[in-house]
Amino acid sequence: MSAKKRGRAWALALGGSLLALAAWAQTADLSEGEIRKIDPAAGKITIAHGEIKSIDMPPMTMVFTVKNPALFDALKKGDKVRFAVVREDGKLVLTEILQAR
Ligand SMILES: [Cu+2]
Repeated sequence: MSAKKRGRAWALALGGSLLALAAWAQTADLSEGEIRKIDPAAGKITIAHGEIKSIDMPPMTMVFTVKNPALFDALKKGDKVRFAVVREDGKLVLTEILQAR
């Protein structure tokens, strides 16, 4: 097996774990923003955010999906936050959010 083919087989075998690793890396990379709107019933939060390096997104105001309702508990409109986002099934899902001081 050539080095190139071996490398490809290795990448295929490790694909799953590399994806998991990428998700972890994104979670560890927090972006900054300010909460504009919270809708726990719909599982949505609107954030005016700075650059999000993990998904290569420039600053803007947009809606994120939140799967874990507990994340809403300590948050309110106007809060400055640091948060992590991952792409999942074409949606941007907020996985972690903390109040910034
Ligand atoms: Cu955005």
